Amino acid sequence: MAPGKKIFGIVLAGGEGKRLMPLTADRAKPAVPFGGQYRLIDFALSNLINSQLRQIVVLTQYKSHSLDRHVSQTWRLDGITNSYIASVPAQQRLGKRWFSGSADAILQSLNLLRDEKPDIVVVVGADHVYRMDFGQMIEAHIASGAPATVAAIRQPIALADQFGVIEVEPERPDRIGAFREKPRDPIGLPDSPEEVLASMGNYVFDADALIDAVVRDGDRPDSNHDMGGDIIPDFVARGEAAVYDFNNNDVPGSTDRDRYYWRDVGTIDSFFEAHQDLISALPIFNLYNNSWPIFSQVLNSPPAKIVRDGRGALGTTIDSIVSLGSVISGAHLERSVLGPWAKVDSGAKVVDSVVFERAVIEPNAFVGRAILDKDVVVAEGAQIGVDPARDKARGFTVTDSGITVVGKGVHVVP
Ligand code: ADQ
Repeated sequence: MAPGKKIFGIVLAGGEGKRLMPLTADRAKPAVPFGGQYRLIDFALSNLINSQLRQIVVLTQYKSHSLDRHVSQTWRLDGITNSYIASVPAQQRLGKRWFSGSADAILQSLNLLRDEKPDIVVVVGADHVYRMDFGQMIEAHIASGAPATVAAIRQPIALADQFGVIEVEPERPDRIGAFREKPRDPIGLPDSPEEVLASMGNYVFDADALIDAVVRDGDRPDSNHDMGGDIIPDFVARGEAAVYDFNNNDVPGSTDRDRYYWRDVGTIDSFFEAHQDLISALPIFNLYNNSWPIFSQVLNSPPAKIVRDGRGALGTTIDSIVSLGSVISGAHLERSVLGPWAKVDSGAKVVDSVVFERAVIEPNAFVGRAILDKDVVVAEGAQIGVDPARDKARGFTVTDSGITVVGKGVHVVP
């Protein structure tokens, strides 16, 4: 990858993730558990590490304790070389203010770039599920000659207001002609009116150009200091932004089903659906591709156990993921993802659900179409996710599509 060039990685991990409440009530969005034993940030960091980046900083701010702990415990690059993944909290280096946006996070962290003096900086978000070889994007960036490159993927036009939308130059399809952040009046692609070309929130910059851009942006009183809203449009206005088509990215070991898989799991519905993508019989996203591993915490815990209960009732599990330390005893789990150390007891049923670490489903309880945060207890005989109106009345979050979310540590009673 880019011989002779020094590459530095920045992971933007300071966002609040309001649309994932209550899962983000107590933790930053990149620290939200995903797929049992992972955290959302593991996907971005695995991609960077598999792409051979070895100097990576994670810029944190909002409720960063569990994120910092995860990064420092799980993502240690040992050795005598100058390799690291460092979690860097907001430090008010430029006066008494926190990061006002993702570009301000980089501006306030310029000391890191000035210390390392990289040639190229890869800037990525921390809240998507995907595999991507940034080496291939860096090669395309260098070949294009542009100082900034934005990774892009086609998305349904109905989602345009969640993304930066790219229009390419008709004459030069590798250059961005226009970029609008979260437009309410999107225009479909000429060859596919129901789709737009969306920014994935992943960028490659020449280091000098990035530094100049965030410094210039810092002086603009009208700016929100946001990468997608301010920095990228600034490069585009100067005709200096290239686009990198994610469909040109070929990750080793990927299958036809998951080669172009990319999910923004910013809402409860998309978070829930991405879990279903993991557990379908032919998974749409394959966690078992060892050529491009998704790394996660090493759990010091016993294996998962699925057994009969004391009275001989079977413990059964179909189309599900069960994390280490979990016990399913005389209970049934179906189309669900169980986090570490979870417990499902005699006669209980968990169907179409996502259950986080250490949750307990007591005997004869029923959980359906629900997300249970860490340490939730569903008491004996209680039901959750069966009657959305009742769940709402009980104070739980229920999405329009009928998924009930139970916040950390809550006891659900019958
Ligand atoms: P959003 O995800 O809506 O859109 P944003 O909320 O800025 O943009 O989050 C981007 C990343 O930056 C996230 O990983 C977030 O945690 C982090 N972040 C946000 N505020 C931060 C701050 N103050 N300090 C540090 N980190 C912060 C972005 C782009 C769109 C693109 C979508 C793709 O702006 O153009 O289409 O990502 O999902």
